Amino acid sequence: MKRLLILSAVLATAACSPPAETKADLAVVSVTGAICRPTPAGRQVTGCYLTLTASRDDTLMTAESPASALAQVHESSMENNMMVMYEAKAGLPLPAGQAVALAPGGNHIMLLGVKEPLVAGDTVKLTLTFASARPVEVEASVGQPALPAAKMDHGGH
Ligand SMILES: [Cu+2]
Repeated sequence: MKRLLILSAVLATAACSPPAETKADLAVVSVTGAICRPTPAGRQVTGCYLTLTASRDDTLMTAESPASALAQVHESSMENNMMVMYEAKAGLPLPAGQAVALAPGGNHIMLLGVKEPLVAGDTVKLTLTFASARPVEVEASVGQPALPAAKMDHGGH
């Protein structure tokens, strides 16, 4: 009986000890589903797509990759019925806790001056930098990204 009491006292102490260093305060961005389109022979430009979720309000600032001379964060928009894209010089906003998809037809990471042709099944290293969070390095797969149409809302009508 006495032994049992001691054991429960130990358990109670463990439960009350302060939690190990919490990381909730750190700005962290998680990256999922990174994929770069393959480059056909002779083409040295391609787009990469991924989904970013920031723990706090943050901004995707820059991208770089050893696979290309240059990588840029691009925004896309329709102008005069034409899809145009340009570098997001001020970065892309990442609201806290919200999954922000860089997807075909929208924002993306552009690789310029791709050194070796990217073939489906390869991987491409990308390093992303943020206004607050530490840089994140991801291995993007090479392949055709899923079209955003798959995410269309079919409910309600
Ligand atoms: Cu682009």
